[in-house]
Amino acid sequence: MMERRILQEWINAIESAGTIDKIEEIRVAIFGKKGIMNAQFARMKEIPDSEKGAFAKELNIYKEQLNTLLVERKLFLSLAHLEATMKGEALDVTAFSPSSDRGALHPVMETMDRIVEYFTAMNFAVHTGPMVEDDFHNFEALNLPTYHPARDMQDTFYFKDAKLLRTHTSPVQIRTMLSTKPPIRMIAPGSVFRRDYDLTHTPMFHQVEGLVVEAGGSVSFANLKFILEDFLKTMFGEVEVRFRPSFFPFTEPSAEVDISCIFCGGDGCRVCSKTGWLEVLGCGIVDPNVFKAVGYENVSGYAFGLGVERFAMLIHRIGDLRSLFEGDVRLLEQFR
Ligand code: 2NM
Repeated sequence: MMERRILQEWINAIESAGTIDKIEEIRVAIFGKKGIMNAQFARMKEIPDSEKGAFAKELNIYKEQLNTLLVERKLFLSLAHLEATMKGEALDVTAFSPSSDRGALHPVMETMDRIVEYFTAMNFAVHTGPMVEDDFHNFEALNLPTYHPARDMQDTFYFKDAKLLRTHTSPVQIRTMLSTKPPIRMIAPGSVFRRDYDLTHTPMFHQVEGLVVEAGGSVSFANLKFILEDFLKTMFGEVEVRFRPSFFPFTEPSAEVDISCIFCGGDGCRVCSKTGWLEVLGCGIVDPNVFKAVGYENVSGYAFGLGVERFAMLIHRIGDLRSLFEGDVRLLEQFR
């Protein structure tokens, strides 16, 4: 018979095994081809037939016992190992960090916020609308009929189902006029999209447009000039502001607005192409056809629009438009 003493020695060996490798070593020594179990079973031949049954039965009990102990010890050691690994890899999220890395508003968004802040202080409401628009709100209602040549001015992204990406935020003004009665005093900040990509154009950029509408004929070009002059002096400091006659399908008369060059003070430099002026805005008196399209009668209004990237570049003296879109942290961390 296998001696109880030997059994107890193997039990002790298993229970004091400190590693999974050691357990494996013991398992081979007990249950392997040349292990003690096979050696014990081999002794069956020498045992008298009358005792074979009892011998085999006892051996099987030992076998079962040792196997159970091995499995249990192995499980215990794996769990202990896992726990130790997790403890070792745990991060103390409350630990003090000397790093000063933190997020900041992108200069385009910061500029947009400043523009919005000026106009909300001037009692303009802020409206937003969908970026995926339809022909009516983006073109037709803005006095840009289907074959109007001015549609070529904006290269449009079209979807299969005749929807499009808005080329300006003006459809927000159209939606506001369609859903509310005058008076209206609003701005529409947001992303717009044009099929245009070169040194000075990106296919997505940001606009803020404004609209004021009142009953009767009380809104004048003088009102428009006052608010834009005040706005531009708030944004750029002591600059000259000039209005140049221009054309937009949705306004008549229309004007483009320049400020004296903030780089050379108006003397003429590379940035202003030696003109002394920088173009920053478009504006005008809302064309009667726009009011007709939204069902307004006997009203007057002014509107304006600007590109936020251009403002951000002038305010922060950023020379290359693309740097606003690359997401390079070395640019961004200058605006913390
Ligand atoms: C500009 C320039 C001039 C404009 C017109 C309208 C609307 F909807 F009232 F007709 N919204 N925005 C407008 C006018 C926009 O951007 C350069």
